[in-house]
Amino acid sequence: MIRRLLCVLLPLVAAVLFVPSLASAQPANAGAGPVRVIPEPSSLHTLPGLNFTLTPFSRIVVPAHSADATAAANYLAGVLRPSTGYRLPVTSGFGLPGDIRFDLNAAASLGQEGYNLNVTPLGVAISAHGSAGLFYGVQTLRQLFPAKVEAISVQSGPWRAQGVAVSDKPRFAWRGAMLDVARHFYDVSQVENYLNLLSTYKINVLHLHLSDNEGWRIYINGWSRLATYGGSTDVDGGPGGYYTQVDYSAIVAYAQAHHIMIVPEIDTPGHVTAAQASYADLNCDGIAPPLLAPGYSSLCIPDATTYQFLDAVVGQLAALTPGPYIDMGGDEALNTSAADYQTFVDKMQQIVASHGKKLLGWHQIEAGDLTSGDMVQYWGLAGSQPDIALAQQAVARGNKIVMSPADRTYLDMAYNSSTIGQNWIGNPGYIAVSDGYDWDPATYVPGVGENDVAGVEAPEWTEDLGTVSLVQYMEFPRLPGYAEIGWSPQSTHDWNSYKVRLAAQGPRWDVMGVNYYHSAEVPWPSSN
Ligand code: TNX
Repeated sequence: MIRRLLCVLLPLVAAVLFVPSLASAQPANAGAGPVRVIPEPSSLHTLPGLNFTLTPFSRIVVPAHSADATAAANYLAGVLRPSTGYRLPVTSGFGLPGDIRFDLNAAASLGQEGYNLNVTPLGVAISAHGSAGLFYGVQTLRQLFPAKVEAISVQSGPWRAQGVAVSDKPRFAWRGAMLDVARHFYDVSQVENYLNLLSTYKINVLHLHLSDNEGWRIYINGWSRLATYGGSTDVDGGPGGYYTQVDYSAIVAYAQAHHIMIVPEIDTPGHVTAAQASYADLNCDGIAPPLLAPGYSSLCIPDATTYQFLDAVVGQLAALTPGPYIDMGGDEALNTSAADYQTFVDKMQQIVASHGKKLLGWHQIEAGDLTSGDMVQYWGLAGSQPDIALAQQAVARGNKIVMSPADRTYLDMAYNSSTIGQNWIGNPGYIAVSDGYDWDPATYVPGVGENDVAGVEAPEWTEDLGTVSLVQYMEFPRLPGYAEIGWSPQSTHDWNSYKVRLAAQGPRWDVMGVNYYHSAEVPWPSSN
């Protein structure tokens, strides 16, 4: 009884001691700078001077018996507890001054991913219609606190969050990133760290490029040599690696907890040297090439073994993957005839459908007879006629398009002549931070409009990127731009205001230990 009374009284006392009263005159945004959030919310009103202060007595309050709200609350507590050192109990019941409250009572018009966030001296309220919305409300709230809130050891406060009234939902359903784990392998914990960073910016798809000429990275029962031999090296002849099915499931579960869908890709019918090196039967001449053999590869299209192999791979991946898509690649099949290619895509479509999934592939797969539920990923360059024609065919068939134009979204491209990275996308062949941000997926390809576009995805190819540090250097600061293009209304799109918000991420990455390119285009705070 006394404990219960204390539980109610202590936060009230704290509220009086710590929470500045609404009436007391405070300078605008005292102790908290201007609101700088990425992606920019669809509606945000700042409440100057009406900041919230987290106290040692703050609690995180959820509706009784709500597993979804409890999950979001526990996630927030996991962010806030290490740096503040506060207890921040997750509890149900009525909110008190100084608390952070979650509710799932928001209007259905916000969709599954939208949320409302109100931050005032009295407390924080996050409401949504779906669990993803609560999670995204947390991500926005996180950016309203000082950068050191991201630390994993106790820091000194005060822990002020800027006063805001936000009502927010995404422009596109597909906000993706791709990681090539085939050229260089990244293990489960490295992928989980990447998922953490992606979720910060409300990215909800991680496409894993699981196989290529240089490596096969997922264990397939009955075809063990794909992983144990085909995964034994990387593009540099280094040690390689692969995911067991338990590993892969761990990534899927971790992604799900962060509201991210895993899309597995097995690149076919080209980009298959690692598979063909593992099994001689996958070659038309019955001879296995060596690992890392140079040149373009192709599966043997007329051979029944090819489809036994693919049925095993797709069947096992489908069983391990809750999301609706299996990606079968389809790019650069330069050693497959046009007729064989079409035969192959038709067969792939049947195999994927027979395991209850939809086919996704690079836009070249439009050369097959796709049905309307399938989807393509556009990686063409601006003005490239054959690629544009395939995108237009996709639209005519009702296949949605994920936009990944190489000259805007390829994270392996150099920023400029003085950074590492590729430059095959043209002349001069670089993607400056502003180039990555300044385009609109709904107008980039003629004849492909807002309703034809599922969303946007930024691929990270890793031929040149053998460490997490290098991977991060190419992603940051460009990646948040793709997140914003995918989430924020086009009406908010403005490089000059974006670059100021982007600059505010630098101190957060410093605290998180993220390596990033200190582009001169971005007005980083002077300590950077
Ligand atoms: C093209 S894009 C590729 C990849 C390379 C990338 C390097 C695509 C579907 N194929 O195999 O890694 O360029 O920038």
